[in-house]
Amino acid sequence: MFNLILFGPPGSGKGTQSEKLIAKYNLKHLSTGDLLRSEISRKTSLGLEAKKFMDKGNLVPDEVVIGMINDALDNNPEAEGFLFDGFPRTAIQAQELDNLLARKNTCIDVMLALNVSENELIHRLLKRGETSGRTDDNNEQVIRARIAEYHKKTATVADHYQKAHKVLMVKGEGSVEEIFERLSKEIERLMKIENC
Ligand code: B4P
Repeated sequence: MFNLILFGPPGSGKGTQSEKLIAKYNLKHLSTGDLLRSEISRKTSLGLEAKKFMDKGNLVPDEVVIGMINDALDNNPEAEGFLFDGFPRTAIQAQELDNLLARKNTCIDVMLALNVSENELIHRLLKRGETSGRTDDNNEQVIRARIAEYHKKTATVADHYQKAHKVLMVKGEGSVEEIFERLSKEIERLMKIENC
């Protein structure tokens, strides 16, 4: 198995690059943002609860997203590997992900962290907000709250994997193709090594 976390602040291109990487490397894409938006569009009780947090730019409670990931891992026993996009976002989520993977006798091979300036993040998200219909993208105050939440609760997740020497920083500015090339180069190098 090859398990990778694509990490970075909101708008750093995790979703964009994930789509390309799962197609190239035959990984199962697990995006907590997509899973939550699917719950919201189906108006489930989980979705209605999550929406209250997301509309303010806050993180959804840990137990909700951990439960979703646990189900997704159980529902994909044949996967050759997972690409985690937008998860883990807190130290508790990171610890729980390690536990879930250990139970399957596997681990995170690498965290690829996209590095993007704050001005570029805001510019990208406001631009997406013009067309996406996402209520968390069309208000600069909410975007700034998401970035603040990232610095307060999520940036520390990189420290967790840094201790295991599993973090690689990748420049997240430039064209989508250029960034994809950078990520692919690292993945191909790491796929040849036993990391777990
Ligand atoms: P997410 O859905 O994870 O989304 P994101 O952080 O906003 O965006 P991402 O980094 O994927 O950026 P993208 O590629 O789309 O989270 C949304 C919310 O869900 C969170 O705020 C939180 O409330 C909740 N949530 C999710 N996971 C959670 C968890 N684990 N715990 C608790 N709460 C959770 O790119 C953004 C834009 O940039 C796009 O328009 C794209 O076209 C553009 N772009 C991408 N690459 C570009 C490039 N190279 N140049 C120019 N533009 C580019």
